[in-house]
Amino acid sequence: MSWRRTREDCVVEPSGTLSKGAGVSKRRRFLKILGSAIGLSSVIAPVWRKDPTKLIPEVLAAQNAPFAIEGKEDLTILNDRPINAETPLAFLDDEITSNAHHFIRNNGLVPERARNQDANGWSLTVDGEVERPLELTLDQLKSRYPNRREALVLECGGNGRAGFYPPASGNQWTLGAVGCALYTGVRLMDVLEDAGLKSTAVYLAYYGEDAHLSGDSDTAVISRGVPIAKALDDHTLLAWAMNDEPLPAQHGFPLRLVAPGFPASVSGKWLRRLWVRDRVHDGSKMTGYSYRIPKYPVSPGTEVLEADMVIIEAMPVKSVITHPVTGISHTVKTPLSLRGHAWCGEGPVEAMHLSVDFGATWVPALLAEPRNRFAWQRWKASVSFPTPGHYEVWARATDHQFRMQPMIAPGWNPRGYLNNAMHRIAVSVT
Ligand SMILES: Nc1nc2c(c(=O)[nH]1)N[C@H]1C(S)=C(S)[C@@H](COP(=O)(O)O)O[C@H]1N2
Ligand SMILES: [Mo]
Repeated sequence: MSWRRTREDCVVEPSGTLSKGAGVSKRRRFLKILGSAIGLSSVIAPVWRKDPTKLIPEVLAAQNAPFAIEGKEDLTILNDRPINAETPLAFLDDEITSNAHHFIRNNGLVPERARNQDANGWSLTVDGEVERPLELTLDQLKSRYPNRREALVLECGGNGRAGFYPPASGNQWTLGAVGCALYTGVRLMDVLEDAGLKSTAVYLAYYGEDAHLSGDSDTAVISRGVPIAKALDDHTLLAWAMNDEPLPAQHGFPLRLVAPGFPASVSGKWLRRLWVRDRVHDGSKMTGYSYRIPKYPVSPGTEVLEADMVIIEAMPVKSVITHPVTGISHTVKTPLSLRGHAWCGEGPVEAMHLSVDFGATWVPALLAEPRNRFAWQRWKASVSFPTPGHYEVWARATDHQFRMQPMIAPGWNPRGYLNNAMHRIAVSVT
């Protein structure tokens, strides 16, 4: 791995308009509200969970059969129907996220074919604005086009949602709806070239075979896609393997789209059809407030007109501290080694900095060169603390256009997307 030092001229001091006191107390207030809401709901109103046969109170359901996702025991479960689970940061410490530790975000039910890991009878249709519609088996896909293997970041558009106030509905992801796994597949570009894109091609839409929670499979539970330019990026893959294993059931067996850099919701799982469209796709979760943000900044809690919402494309620059975990104790005036990852949806990360004095001063970290434009970059640094006391370490990445992570949740939006606020950990120095 080759390392480079963050250039000194990248050190930009915060403007000082936000005092640390304001930020911290706002967060505490939010946590308190959240805490009391959770407390209240479990005491007064039972939370009902839909069981295929009957309704059972959540509390009883939990007592009878503790919910676990096979092979994913280290994840934090946010929802069991559909399955949504995030990765505690300590399990994101490896350079490549293992299948066991990759977050899961499902909108519907995992298809039976995926649970059985059986691709017999499966094929992928490519149609729409193409000269020669295709119908491909997995073997044909593997043998007809050059195979590629790349480390690629997938981050849910709602990662960080828990940091918005007023809260946005949806899974309350903290920081762990992100991972960087090795995907093997073919370039979507090569398949589209084979099919022959017509000049009318505007958007690439996906259809997967996951059914609604109700079992209804007439309409797609989610059908999103990417602009043709992104579909033709040489890192946009149709992948059948994740970390050298067939795609796990939860992650899209037998084939998924991986369009890194965009919100992971465009990386369709359990694919059956790719539809090349002559207009922006209007499938499920492409319209209204889904994966869209206001065109202009709005004050928190605003009801924004649908007409003023735009589709999210590239994800903003972000980083996490994966070692150590928050809350550790450390000896005064001795070096503390830290490490983590930094990534950006539209190109390499330029710089990485840390602060141990609530953002007053910043020190550069070592940042590894990216393996490719869409893999995350390892960073490492060592800091020490001048006196005993309560410290925080703040981590801040800067992208290739010198845009930095904000100190607090940026641009409130109705569904709580794109929170790339700096990650901070607490260190008790003795
Ligand atoms: N068919 C299908 N594809 C899907 C989804 C889904 O529910 N169904 N969820 C999307 C969302 S919102 C995200 S964040 C990613 C999550 O991928 P993962 O579960 O492999 O981490 O898959 C995307 N692809
Ligand atoms: Mo997502």
